[in-house]
Formats: sequence, structure tokens, C-alpha cells
Amino acid sequence: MNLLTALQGGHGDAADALRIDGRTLSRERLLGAANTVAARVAGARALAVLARPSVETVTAVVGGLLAGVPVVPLPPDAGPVERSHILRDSGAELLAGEGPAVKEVAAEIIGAATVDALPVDLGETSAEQPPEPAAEQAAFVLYTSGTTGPPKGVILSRRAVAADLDALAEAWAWTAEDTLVHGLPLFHVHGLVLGVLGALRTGCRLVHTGRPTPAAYAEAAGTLYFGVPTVWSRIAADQPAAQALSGARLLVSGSAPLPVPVFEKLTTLTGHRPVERYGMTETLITVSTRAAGERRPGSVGLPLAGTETRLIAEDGRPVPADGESVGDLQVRGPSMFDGYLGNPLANAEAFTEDGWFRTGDVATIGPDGFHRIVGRGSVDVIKSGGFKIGAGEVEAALRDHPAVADAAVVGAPDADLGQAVVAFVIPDGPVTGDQLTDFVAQRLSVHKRPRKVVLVEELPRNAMGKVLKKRLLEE
Ligand code: MCA
Ligand code: AMP
Repeated sequence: MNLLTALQGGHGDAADALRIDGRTLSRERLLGAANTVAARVAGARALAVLARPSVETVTAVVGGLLAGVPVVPLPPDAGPVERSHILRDSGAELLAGEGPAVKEVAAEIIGAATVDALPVDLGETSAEQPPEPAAEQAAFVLYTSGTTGPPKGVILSRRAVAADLDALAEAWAWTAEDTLVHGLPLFHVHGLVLGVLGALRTGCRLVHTGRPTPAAYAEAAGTLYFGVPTVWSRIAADQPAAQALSGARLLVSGSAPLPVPVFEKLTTLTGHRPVERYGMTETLITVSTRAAGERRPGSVGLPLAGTETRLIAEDGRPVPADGESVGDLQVRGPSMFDGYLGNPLANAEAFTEDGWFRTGDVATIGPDGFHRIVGRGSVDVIKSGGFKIGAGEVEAALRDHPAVADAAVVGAPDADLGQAVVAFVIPDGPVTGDQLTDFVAQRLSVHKRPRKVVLVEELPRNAMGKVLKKRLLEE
């Protein structure tokens, strides 16, 4: 099984087969430069990649995949706490990417976790391609937040990635004729696995806009567009940008719920009913509406080919597929991950005894098989702008500040971001909300920063001492 079929298979090529934040690369040039990366990383335990949206990042990722070395994307804005956790936990020995940037980052983190900088040089090329690694080998270790503790490394095999991309290609009629456009970060499933490997497997052109602004999407003249709901909501609010997408073939939303009014506004302005799909870092994309099927607002549609889903009640009994009864959504199929890296406890909790993955999402399934995601089981997992943020991780960062006695973090409803991170903090000395926001932005990633900090004298707690987050949300 070849993973990057279109890259290696000699499909039609063009000088601008890939356009990433304004710079272009043919597939031939990408393969040649990636071969040189592959030769340098062969045998490494893991390859970290500084995941800025750039041609160097894509080359580094492809180099790791060609060599069969698990690729660990590092969020480019991750602060020292998050960076050193990812590097140490993954065991990455090398950090690849744009020359000056990787050298700078590698120099900074020495001490906390040691990695050697591997600057990508697009001027270098090699025709020597390593043999295709086994399908069971890990393609990626992607870090994702849970309810508590630091982010966990999700091991995704080459087989799982290939299976998911093929199922999506079928669901969305995605072919080499498409031009895929998006501006999503290259350190998550959405932007990297679907948004980059999808293009290298189907052979379609790729335009990465750098940032996912309405103007950049409008200018890109694509056929297939990916976005998180925040991106679609900003496009729906920008009439000329939305109308410029009317010539596209398919608009796809995912990573968080697409609000029904945004679905409807997009339909009016673009003439397209968006496809909505559902997935997780651990499972890849598992449920989607179809290019050639009904696209229903508020629904993520049907399981992809090969994937099975079920709803389970709190008492463990099956929940009927009547479109109204809610249950915990469990999934299994060919795109599942191979466990959390070095985390047997989390692995044991993640799967049922009979091998189904507990998504943590609450859903309904209709008699027609259509799935509706109605929420998450835990208030401690926040989705803001499509990013998953663990309340516990932000709380721990806040408690590291000398003027913080305690903190509780919630996801408050937000018209732009879906949910916004809001922190309730008991101060232990003079401090402002802005200072605490900057403190988190610098230690973790910028998107994990609280958008609002409320200084309080105490936090509401139950008899067990647990913070009553639902009460905080009501406030
Ligand atoms: C602001 N900035 C700061 C601070 N405040 N920097 C440092 N300290 C601060 N206190 C800067 C940022 O660096 C950034 O700069 C700029 O302000 C804007 O940042 P921000 O406000 O965070 O941007 P936003 O407008 O809120 O972002 C919206 C977004 C973003 C673009 C939609 O949320 C996004 O990219 N979301 C995609 C998430 C995603 O891909 N999720 C997929 C997960 P500068 O502009 O210079 O950078 S995978 C998944 O969920 C599953 C599998 C699935 O189903 O897909
Ligand atoms: P991540 O860990 O970043 O991969 O995020 C996975 C989570 O995103 C899922 O468990 C859901 O809560 C959420 N999610 C992804 N797609 C959708 C969608 N279309 N509708 C509702 N929630 C979604």
C-alpha cells in the first residue's frame, strides 16, 4: 500500500501543484526535496516538524512519511511548556522545517528537551526514494487535549490515514480534477491529514491560503473548500467573499458544529449547501453528508464506508436510532488510531471491552441513519474556533502564575468561535486579566489563551469540593 499515491505515482504535475501561503511547488520538486529529508531522518524515533504553513513544512512532513519515521507536528506558536511536553513525550530527535525558525526553536528548547535542527532546503533534490514503509507503521503522532493533564499523543497508522482519505474521496467525489483550498493550521487532522495528505493522495491541486480569511478563500478559485465553522461564519458575514465561492463544487465544514443559521446563509449566498462531517484526532473523520446525497443543516450525515457507529446509554444499554433519543457515540472502523503514546491508562479508558472507541460526544441517530452531534459529555473539553482545548491544561498554566491561588476554566458560548475560553481566577496578589491571558498564550499555544478572565473571591463548589462549572457558565 502506497500512502502518497498521487505524489509517487506520476499523476499530472504542474509548477504550482501546491501553493502554500503564496509560494509554489510542483509535486516532482516536493518529492525530490522530501527524498533528501527522508535520507537524513532514516532510523530516527520520531521527527518533529515546526508546523508553520509553508512549503518547507510540507516537505518535512513528506520526508518523514517517506522514511517511515512518525511525524510529530509542533504548533508554531506553542510556548515552552507545550513544546517541551510534545518533544519529550514523543521522543522526537530532530526538528525539521524552515531553516532560521527551526534553528531558533531548537536552540531555545535545549535543556528542556533536546532536538537537533533539520533545516529544509528546497534547493536540494534526490531521486532516491526509500522503499514504502509497512502500512501498520505510525504515520503521525498528533497531540490532542483531554479533560485533564497535558495533551496526549495520538498514534495514527499509515493504513488508518489511507483508509480515511479513500473513504472521504468517495463521499465527496474528490478527485485529481479538484483544486482544494483551505487556510487551516498544519498541526491537526483537519489541515494536515485531510488538507495536505488528501491532496497528495488524490492528486488534486492544493492552495493553502496561509490564514483562513474570507478574502483569501474568495481569491483562490478552488473547487473544494475546507473550513471550521468560525471560518464559514466569517465568510457568511462577508457577502462578496461568499458570492465568490459560488463557482466551487463543494464546501465542507468540520471540527465543530456548524450553526444552522450559518448553513442557511452560506446556502443563500453561495448556492451550495455545505457538507458537514464529524471526526476526531483519534478516529479521523468517521461520519459525513455526501456530495451526492442530502445535506441537512444540523446533521453530520452517515458513517463513512467501513465505519460503524452506535449510541450507548449511561447504564450501558443501546439507545434506539429514533432521531430523538440521545446517547454516547461510539465508533469503530478502519480509520481508528493505535492508542495514546505511552499511556496505558488512557488507552484502557478509551475503548469498550468489545473494542468500540468512546468518542465522548453525545448524539442522536435517525431512522434514516443521519447523525446529529448534540454536545460533549464533559464540560472540561472546550472547542474554540475548531481547536480542542482541555480546561485542565489551561487551569494548570494559570496556577503556575505566582499571583494565582486557584482557577477554573469553562467554554462560554461565543458567536464567532463557537465557545470562548473564559477563566475564573482567585488572585493571590495584584494581577490583571490581560496579564493572565498573555501568560497562558506564552506558555501554551496562543489559541488556548482565555479570551476573558473574571477575578473572583471564591469558586462555587459542591460538597465534594468539585468546582460547579455549570454554575460558572450561568454567570
Ligand atoms: C492575539 N494574538 C496573540 C495574543 N492575542 N498572540 C500572543 N499573545 C496574545 N495574548 C495573535 C495571534 O498570535 C494571532 O496572530 C492573532 O492574534 C489572531 O489569533 P487568534 O485571535 O487566536 O485568531 P482567531 O481569529 O481567533 O482564529 C480563528 C481561526 C482559528 C483562524 C478560525 O481558530 C483556527 O485556525 N482554527 C482552526 C482549528 C483547526 O484546524 N482545528 C482542527 C482540529 P497572527 O495573525 O499573526 O497569527 S482537528 C479536528 O477537530 C477533527 C479531527 C476534525 O473534525 O477536524
Ligand atoms: P479534535 O480532538 O480536535 O480532533 O476534536 C474532535 C472533536 O471535535 C469531536 O469529539 C467533536 O466534539 C468535535 N467535532 C468535530 N467535528 C464536529 C462536527 N461536525 N459537529 C460537532 N462536533 C464536531
